[in-house]
Amino acid sequence: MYTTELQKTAKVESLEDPALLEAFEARVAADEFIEPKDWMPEAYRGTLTRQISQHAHSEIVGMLPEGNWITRAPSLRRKAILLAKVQDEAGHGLYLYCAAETLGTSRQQMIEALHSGKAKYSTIFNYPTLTWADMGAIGWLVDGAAIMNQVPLQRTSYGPYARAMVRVCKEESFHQRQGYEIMIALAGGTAEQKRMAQDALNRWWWPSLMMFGPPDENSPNTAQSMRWRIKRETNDELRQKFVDITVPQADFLGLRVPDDDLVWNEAKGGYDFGTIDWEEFYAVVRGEGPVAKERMKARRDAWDNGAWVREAADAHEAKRRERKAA
Ligand code: BYC
Repeated sequence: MYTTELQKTAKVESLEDPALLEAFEARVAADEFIEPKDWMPEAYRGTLTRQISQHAHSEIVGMLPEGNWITRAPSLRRKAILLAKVQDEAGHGLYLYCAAETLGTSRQQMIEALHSGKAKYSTIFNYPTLTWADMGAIGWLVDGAAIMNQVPLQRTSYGPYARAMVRVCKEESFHQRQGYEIMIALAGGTAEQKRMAQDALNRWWWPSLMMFGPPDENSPNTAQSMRWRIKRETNDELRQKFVDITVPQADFLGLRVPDDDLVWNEAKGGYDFGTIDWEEFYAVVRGEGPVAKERMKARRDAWDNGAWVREAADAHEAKRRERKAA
């Protein structure tokens, strides 16, 4: 644990009732789920609200790059599948907003935090989708990385988040397969299709590795989140697993992972890989990604354009209550 983490932990301990904190930590250590009405340290509540709401925002913003391709899918079958996938992402966002709301922050507050730039969403959705092959690469790599990150979250210590993850992971697994199937079709197709598949892999590989977050030694939240079993594996552990699983899949496709330093390391039983451009990662986190402004504008416009639906629902609810009271 490095200094900031030690300070954070010390701060948590000094703010809370030691007996309650001790009982809470014993429950977490025994792998019991913490439920909404249970006592929990405020820092636990805060970290979960941050992580779950940012996860929800990622699902919703994540609909945009693929939603963009629904009208351009190359066949009716591909269109129906992509439409279903994008709808699944909306569902994931909804379960996650609901899970976060059980911690005491309203969905409206969370959405305002996204629109004001206070809350983050995954860096991956700030890159453009240039060709149909990007739909394959996103399903294969982005959903593949999401599964790697989210399978352990089925055992996260907060009950509503863990339960939401069970369904999300089942659906993500279908998404990953549909993406890989697109890659198989393209990689086994004409020379031009194979070139498109390679180009998509080249552009999505490194941003997919960045999805797992900063290296453990620069990850301010990991140590405390591991201790409270919010995170079950660290950013670097999950990134390594993703590389180890995905490289043979690229080999099967006959595509080349765009990393000259990628080499199997027999001793560690995994791949060594090149250095991630962390400058790029932090720039994208700061909102400087290639299509970041476009993504946020699309979300704000959707919110504004949907105002009449929320107003109509409120008016309907008010009438219903009036009728009930009369
Ligand atoms: N992008 O201390 P760290 C999907 C931030 S949805 C942006 O390691 P933590 C999908 C981090 O928030 C994919 N920001 O943080 C959807 C923190 O800043 P704050 C989303 C990032 O929380 C549709 C700071 O950097 N998945 O897959 O311990 C279609 C320091 O990081 C990123 C989830 O949200 C990033 N990539 O670990 C297809 C999963 N990485 O918040 C697919 C749940 C880090 O302190 N979340 N930051 O201001 C997690 O597992 C963890 O929150 C993370 C980061 C591993 C992402």
